[in-house]
Amino acid sequence: MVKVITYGTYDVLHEGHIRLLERAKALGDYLIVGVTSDDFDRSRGKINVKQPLTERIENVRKTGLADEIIIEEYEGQKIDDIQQYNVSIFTVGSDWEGYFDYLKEYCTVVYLPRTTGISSSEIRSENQQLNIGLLGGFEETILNKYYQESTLVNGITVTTLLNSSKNTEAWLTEYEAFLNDCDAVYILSHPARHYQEIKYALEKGKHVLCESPLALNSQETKELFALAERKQLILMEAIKTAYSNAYNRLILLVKTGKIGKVVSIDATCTSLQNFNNKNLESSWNSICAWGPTAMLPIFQLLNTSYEKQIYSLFENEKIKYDNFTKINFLFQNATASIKVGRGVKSEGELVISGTKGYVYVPAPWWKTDYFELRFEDPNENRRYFYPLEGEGIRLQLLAFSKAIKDGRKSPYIQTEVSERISEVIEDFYSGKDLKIISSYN
Ligand code: C2G
Repeated sequence: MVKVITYGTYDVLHEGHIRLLERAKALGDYLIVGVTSDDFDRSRGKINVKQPLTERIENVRKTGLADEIIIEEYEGQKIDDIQQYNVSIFTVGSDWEGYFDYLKEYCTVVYLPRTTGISSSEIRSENQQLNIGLLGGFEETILNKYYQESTLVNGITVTTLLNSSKNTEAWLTEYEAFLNDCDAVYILSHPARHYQEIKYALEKGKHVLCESPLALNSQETKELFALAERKQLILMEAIKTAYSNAYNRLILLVKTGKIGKVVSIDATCTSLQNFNNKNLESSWNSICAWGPTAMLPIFQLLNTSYEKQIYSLFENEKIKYDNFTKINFLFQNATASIKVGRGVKSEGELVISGTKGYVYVPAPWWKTDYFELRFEDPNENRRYFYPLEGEGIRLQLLAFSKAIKDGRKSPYIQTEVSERISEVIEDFYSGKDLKIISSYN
């Protein structure tokens, strides 16, 4: 019996896939189809697959062409499968010409001509193209990264790039014209400008993805979410870490009780800034630049009421530019701390301590692809790797466009978490629970 094997994602199954499966089947007596798992697709950079694995398998099954369906889960599996299933022919479309020649050592490799004029990407993006406008201040490198990443997400086009630093009538007119050109806006201006800019965009009927904090006090944050809901628009907070695979998996593992009850969460985020003192007012201070990221795991895992104490070292107290801030939280059954700094350096790790074990995420934990669960008995320790594409920006843009298309808020950052983050930011600005660390000079 001649066994043939072929692999694919088979997202929104179309004529091209079916024709390939028919010809693959005709090459032998028995056809095995390997359907890629969601994780494997992500790891090979296919991030906007529309259908989950179960649906993709079901569609392949319905063609009646596969004698056996298996799941492709890891790099190198093809060699394993060919040997295990005693396969004679490996086949795939000609878009992969040459790529699988290494399999010739194990079986015959056939590249079948690809059907022209049809692809899953076209079908996926056919429905709707989303125009996102980028609104930035001084942080040009991040804007450029967003622009680059947006080109890798199907269904998104970045239209306009407007510099938000002025506050004049003329600027408002410009902002309005800018908004007219897009369906959604990504805001990366100075935090003090966020509330007004988000509000204006929502009122104009535009979806908003905005760097955190969304506003400098919790009342305004609540108001913005309420406005978005009333207008049936998506308002999403751009904390990149929240969208990364490794981070999400670790939160799930902790929630399932793997390390027992959480007793302490300690998160540190620092990045030394070569700021120019003159531009201090338009620069992001430490609490805004890092506070939301550092507080994310704390408020996602601990949701009781809490007390806190904020300690800040100011570069300029009048304009509330902190070089470093440490916050200690006391929850009902747990404690937590954050250390954030743009003028102080520290080890950027995350440790979540529990009654059975702890999670350790090495620096820089906020863009990690790796973490460990550690226990008293080192034999029980586990290491987890998840690829992180585009520093989380790509997945964040994907989540944003999906939320807009589905008309449903994405589950990554809960509204209550956003509100709690802005509560703390508000207390920092108002001086509530704040103690100042006196500086050396
Ligand atoms: N295909 C085709 N004609 C098209 C589109 C796709 O012949 N118009 C073929 C592809 O060449 C592939 C199969 O249909 O052999 C499945 O395509 P995809 O779902 O896009 O999967 P792909 O990313 O090509 O994965 O390990 C995975 C495999 O390497 C192939």
